[in-house]
Amino acid sequence: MLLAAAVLTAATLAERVRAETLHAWRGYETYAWGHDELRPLSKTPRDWYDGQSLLMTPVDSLDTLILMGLHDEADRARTLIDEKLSFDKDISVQNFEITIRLLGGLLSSYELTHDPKLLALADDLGTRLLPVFDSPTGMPYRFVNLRTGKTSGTKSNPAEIGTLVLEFGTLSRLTNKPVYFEKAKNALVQLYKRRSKIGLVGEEIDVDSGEWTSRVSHIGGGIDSYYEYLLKCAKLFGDRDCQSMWETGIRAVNKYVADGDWYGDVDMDTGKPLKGEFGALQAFFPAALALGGDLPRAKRLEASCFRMWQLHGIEPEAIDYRTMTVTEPGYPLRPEIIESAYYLHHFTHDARYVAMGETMFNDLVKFCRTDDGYTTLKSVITKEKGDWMPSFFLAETLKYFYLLFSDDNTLHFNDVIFNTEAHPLERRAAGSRPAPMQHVH
Ligand code: DMJ
Repeated sequence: MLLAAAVLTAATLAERVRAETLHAWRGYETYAWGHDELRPLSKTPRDWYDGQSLLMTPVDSLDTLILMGLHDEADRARTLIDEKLSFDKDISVQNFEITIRLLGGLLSSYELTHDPKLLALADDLGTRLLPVFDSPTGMPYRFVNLRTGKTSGTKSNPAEIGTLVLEFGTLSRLTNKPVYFEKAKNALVQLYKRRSKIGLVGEEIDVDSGEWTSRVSHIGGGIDSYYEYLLKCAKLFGDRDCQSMWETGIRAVNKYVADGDWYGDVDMDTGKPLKGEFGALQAFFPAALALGGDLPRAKRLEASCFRMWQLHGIEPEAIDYRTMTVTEPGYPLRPEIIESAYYLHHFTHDARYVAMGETMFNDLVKFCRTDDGYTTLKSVITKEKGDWMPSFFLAETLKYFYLLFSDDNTLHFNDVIFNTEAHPLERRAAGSRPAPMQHVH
């Protein structure tokens, strides 16, 4: 049951979030400093690629530390990045994750600090990622070797293809190198052109042939942020192609993928319902609906998301909404439902979203806090803990809680667009030339 008002004041809640952020960050500093992520139960570091750290947690967390006014911690993180981060590594990395976490994190932190080393790192990283676009279709390969530029991974998906334009476009604006934006936007357009007759995209596509290899459509993992970036590309760059692609996409999604108060799985060609599955990743969608101006749908869907959270007192990875039973029981500290509460509170000023946030924050502390940080749950039913604090916990989950409780006092919502990893990128209407229309039909 959703309470009408929070027990604590929003300011007190924001202070609690800040204290818990410090707790999580100190765990990283103590047991994983210089590595990608913390394993908080075993108190050991975790690196993504063969023990060669890309400083995932410091880069992903830096703007959160700055926004919360954790100055000493932010300075230590920035010094570490300036002095130690190098992309000259013989490792094959996943373009999507590196773009949203590292490129996005470096760019937003550069805009907040004006530290030129952060922009130089972003420019170097962008250059090393560019070979991904050298496919016959222009849609990116999934992996690239940062040193050699060798690419791999032809079977990709809309999220990995379409979630690059905010970061690459901002990099173009800041470096005056149009190539970044042009390649990333072309990838988005190429994907959009392969939509079905009813306007939907599938779950997997071959970037060499341009053929769909899965024709299941939904708004969850593998597709989710493709829609998010169509809308945000329009908002951040004033891009009319993106606006038109978003309008076509959202119309089709609301017509065929929406299922009562939920969104399920359908056939991309016929719209025929396939499955009633919804999960933590889909919970970004109320925020997108709200940003796109559809508050009634956004409110209804966030209420559904919160029902999912309340089934077991914390959010499962996925449920069958027809039977309201859990299909995937883990909770990897995901942010999306909190992000949506923040957007809805921003647009409605309805105190119920702060109350919703208070409930979720208390649940998070109760079940996921450890002596040295925060950890995932293997099961929201048994509450058995995992041993991993993903970098997006500091980048997104804690940031969105903090922003929800402090709203526009910390950051002027209308002046930024958040990338899909919660890195705020400046909206510079005057400085960013709207790109010419490409006739995307
Ligand atoms: C984050 O890395 C991003 O939000 C991405 O778009 C989806 N998955 C995680 C958080 O759940």
